[in-house]
Amino acid sequence: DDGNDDETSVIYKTRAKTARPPLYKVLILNDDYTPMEFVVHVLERFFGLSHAQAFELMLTVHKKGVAVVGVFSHEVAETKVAQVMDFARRHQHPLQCTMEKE
Ligand code: TYC
Repeated sequence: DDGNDDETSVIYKTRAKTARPPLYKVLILNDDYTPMEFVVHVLERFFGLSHAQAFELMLTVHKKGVAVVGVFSHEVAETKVAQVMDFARRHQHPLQCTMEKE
């Protein structure tokens, strides 16, 4: 018998939960005018995909209308969206890129 029948010496550790920052999905939307090769280039350039991965994802968007191209912190997602939208605008393509909370 350790004489601890009232649990006075038992320490229940609490653990402050570490909040993870929310993540954001970056999505690319299909349209009728942006050339397929341009979308492939965007996916390679701004999302680090290989040519084969980029081509496959572009085709998914072309067929399904939308796809998630990556999941990032709020700041990184905002930067990616701005980079894609600016690049598309400069090339006069209507390509749309948006973000949404996961
Ligand atoms: N639908 C476009 C075409 O036929 C290609 C395309 C794919 C456009 C994906 C946007 O996010 C997109 N030229």
